[in-house]
Amino acid sequence: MATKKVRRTIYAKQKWQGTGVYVNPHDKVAVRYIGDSWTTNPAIGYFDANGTDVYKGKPGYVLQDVNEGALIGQIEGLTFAVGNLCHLPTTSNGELLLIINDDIDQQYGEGFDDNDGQIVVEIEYEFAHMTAKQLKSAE
Ligand SMILES: [Ca+2]
Repeated sequence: MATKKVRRTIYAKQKWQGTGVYVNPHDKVAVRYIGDSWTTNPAIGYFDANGTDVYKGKPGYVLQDVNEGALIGQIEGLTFAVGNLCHLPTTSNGELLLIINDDIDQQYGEGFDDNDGQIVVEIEYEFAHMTAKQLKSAE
């Protein structure tokens, strides 16, 4: 089966963002950083989807112990680090959601309010079996 690619812009100020890509077990899905930059705090600079290794996610961040500012994904409640390139876990089914790794509940400061910028990612997918939702998102 041919692979398909879509591009999505993910914004630093927005919390979980839908991609329109619905994943089922055994699908092959990769997310790849394409360009642009974002930050969790303009005072510490702008990053690509790997974020900054100077600061790690603390308790209350989207994902603890992963670089602040890194791209994070979630499918059906399973949260995982994406960074600049990630082949997704293939055990879940649901829509792929994406977000920047930051203080999501404002436990330490301004949370998402001081975030800025956006990144562009390419999602490449090969479905094991197409569902109606996947057919729609592949159009
Ligand atoms: Ca922030």
